[in-house]
Amino acid sequence: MDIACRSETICAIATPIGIGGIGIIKISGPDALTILKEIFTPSSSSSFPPPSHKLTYGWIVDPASETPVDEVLASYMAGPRSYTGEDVVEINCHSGYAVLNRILTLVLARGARLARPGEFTLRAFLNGRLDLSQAEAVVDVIHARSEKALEAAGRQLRKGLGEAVSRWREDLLDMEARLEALMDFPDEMDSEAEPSELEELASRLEGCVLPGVRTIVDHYDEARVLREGVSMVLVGKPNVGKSSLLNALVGQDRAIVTPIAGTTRDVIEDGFLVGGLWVRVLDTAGIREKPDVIESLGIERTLRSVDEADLILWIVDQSWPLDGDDDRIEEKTRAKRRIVVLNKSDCPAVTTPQALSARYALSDPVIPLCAHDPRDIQRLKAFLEEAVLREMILGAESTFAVNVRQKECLERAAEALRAAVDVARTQGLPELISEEIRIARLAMEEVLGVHVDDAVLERIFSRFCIGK
Ligand SMILES: Nc1nc2c(ncn2[C@@H]2O[C@H](COP(=O)(O)OP(=O)(O)O)[C@@H](O)[C@H]2O)c(=O)[nH]1
Ligand SMILES: [Mg+2]
Repeated sequence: MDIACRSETICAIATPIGIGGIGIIKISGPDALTILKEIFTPSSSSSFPPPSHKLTYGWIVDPASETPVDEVLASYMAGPRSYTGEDVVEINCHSGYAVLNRILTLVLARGARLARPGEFTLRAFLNGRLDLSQAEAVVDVIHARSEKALEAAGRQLRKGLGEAVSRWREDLLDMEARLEALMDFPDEMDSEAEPSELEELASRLEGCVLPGVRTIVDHYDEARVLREGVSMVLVGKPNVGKSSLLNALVGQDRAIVTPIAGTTRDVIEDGFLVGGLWVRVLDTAGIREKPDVIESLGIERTLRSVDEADLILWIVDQSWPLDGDDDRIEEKTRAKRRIVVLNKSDCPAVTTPQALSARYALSDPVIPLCAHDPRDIQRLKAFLEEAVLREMILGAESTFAVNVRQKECLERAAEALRAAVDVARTQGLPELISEEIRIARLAMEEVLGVHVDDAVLERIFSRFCIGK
């Protein structure tokens, strides 16, 4: 992405393409207003340009043929008080393939070029309208599937993280300046004063910046669950009712259910909302000995999903005895947060909760249910919400739900700050302390995007859709 070229005017269809009430074409850059002037005829004889930040009613007219194209509301937002910080024009037209394309073609023919994914937000960042953490929050708002994810992204968009990190950065800059003075004028310092000055600096780091950064890093996993949802994997022997449970949980026939063991061979994914959180459910091939070739590939995938899962639902058919396959599943999922579901509670019980605990030393909750009974599914969801999910996001709601990039920067900062405190308390060398603080400050600047290379920007903005 050539991020330098902001002299070009960019345009895009900003709404999903298809038939609908309103479609929006967005233009940003130095020629936005001139382009609007050429293709837009306001209804009243109001003068051009239309007032900034107001909607103006009129028609898009093809200047070549003078044919009216669509009845629209156009708005002009004069830079720098606009999303991108540049002159921005938005044309609210009717939404249909032909009309959106026709207007876009008129705009393109007047010198604008198509915007790349995320390019409007990239410009907002480059023009200082947003810091990088806010730009990333824009993607999160768009991608949020649950209320909790949206809340977390909203906090970041309102500059929560950016503000906290900027504050810490200021603190570190201040400390660097004090250390600089210590290094430059060592003779002027009372020899007794230096150790106490360093001790004060260490306590300052330990009292504020370091715990602040650590809290965010330590709650990263909970934050990830908040942002992306919980990944819950259904495992069990063939025919225990995994696919039936997936279908019941998501409320539609996603997976094929048959009485034939080995029906599900690939991992099937869907999801549902509970307590404002998104739960991704992955239905897997049943684990058993001696499967055929296709099924054994499916089992490999099952085991891989288990590794990546936040939560395992181990499903046992309670009308059937436990055997060696159950032992293998129990062992493979032991290290994970796990719930045991005793399915087919409508059938005579062979495997009871007592039989389970006689065979395995389980500390997991055991829930008997019938996958065909909607009340049992509601009970399972309520249990998930209250006993499992709430705890999984406990720490995340009171801090910032950072993404992996931000977490890595902050982790680096925390490490350097820890080292700075240790050096201050042991060797007391201002040069070394200052170097560690500088490393921490630079890592914080990466979060804000003060110094960030084009490759990183490209990666971040490639997650955007066109028109944002
Ligand atoms: N009686 C009864 N049958 C069930 C229940 N859950 C699933 N089944 C049946 O068990 C068979 C296997 O179900 P399926 O969901 O394909 O199991 P999977 O192989 O673990 O995915 C199907 O015939 C289902 O209708 C249940 O709670 N009670
Ligand atoms: Mg299945």
